[in-house]
Amino acid sequence: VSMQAEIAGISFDNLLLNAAGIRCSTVQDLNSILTSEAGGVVTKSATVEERAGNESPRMRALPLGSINSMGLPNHGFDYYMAYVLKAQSAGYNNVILSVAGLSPADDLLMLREIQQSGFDGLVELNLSCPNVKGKPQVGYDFAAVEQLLGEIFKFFDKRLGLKLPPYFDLTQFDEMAAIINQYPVTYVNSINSIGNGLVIDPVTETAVIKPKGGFGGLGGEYAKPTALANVRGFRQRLKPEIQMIGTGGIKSGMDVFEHVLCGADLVQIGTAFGSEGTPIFDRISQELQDIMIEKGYRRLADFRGKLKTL
Ligand code: RRO
Repeated sequence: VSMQAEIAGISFDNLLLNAAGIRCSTVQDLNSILTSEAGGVVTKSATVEERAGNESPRMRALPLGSINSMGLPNHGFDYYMAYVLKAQSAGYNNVILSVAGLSPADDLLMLREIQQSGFDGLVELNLSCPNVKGKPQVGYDFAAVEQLLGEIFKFFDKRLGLKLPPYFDLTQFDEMAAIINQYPVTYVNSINSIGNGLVIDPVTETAVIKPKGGFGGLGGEYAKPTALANVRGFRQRLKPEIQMIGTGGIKSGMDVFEHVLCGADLVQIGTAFGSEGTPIFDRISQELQDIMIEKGYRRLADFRGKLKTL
């Protein structure tokens, strides 16, 4: 069977990538993923300037997932730009550059630099970081997203994906899809973590992470049904040429299978990659191949988007 995948003419040996933010902040992290059985790699979302992020403890693994309030710690735009250019020169076209400005002006500044650079790969604009103090998730401000996309596509003609927060009402799917459909967006990636959950240790009667009084983004099993609904909901509403990346709650080949049934072209693994490391890509890839063989599917297109409903 083949797990070959493609986004806008860029081919991936398989559909499994890390999710932005997880074990992908340094050159060493990024190279570990690139040389693993992953189909590609996504960088930690970059801000214009390097950031230390929020105070620790700022992430906690949980029986059903994780909570984090990292606060966008990263080495800054120039560091990741240099990395992706170097990887491109070495022949890798499967490296995705994630950017997350602290303001629309910062997003535009980084995208202008990318536009003027020789980078020819996928760019993922993160509109959904839940953890920067005083900065709401842009993806929940529909007017701001529309205005930003309008500004971006006045000059940007490379391949741009959007990392969205989870939506919970079908009117939100309708409204966001209608905005995105007006622009030459390459892909939508759903979902980022479910923002501002609160996990408590009842023994100590204390929140388990420190920033923001314990509020943080939820990932892992907590997120999977919401992620599947968002992938499915956007696939049903976006124009066909806009592709989908599914992120949320993937820790087995069956989870990947379900994301693809909802319409995912590629998938990204966050929480489970954080706890397991790079061996997860080989494990999940084997599991998915076994499922495909068992079901008689030879390629992802045989079942992509083909979820049945009652
Ligand atoms: O760094 C973070 O706190 C973070 C980011 Br930028 C994001 O997009 N999603 C998340 O769960 N954490």
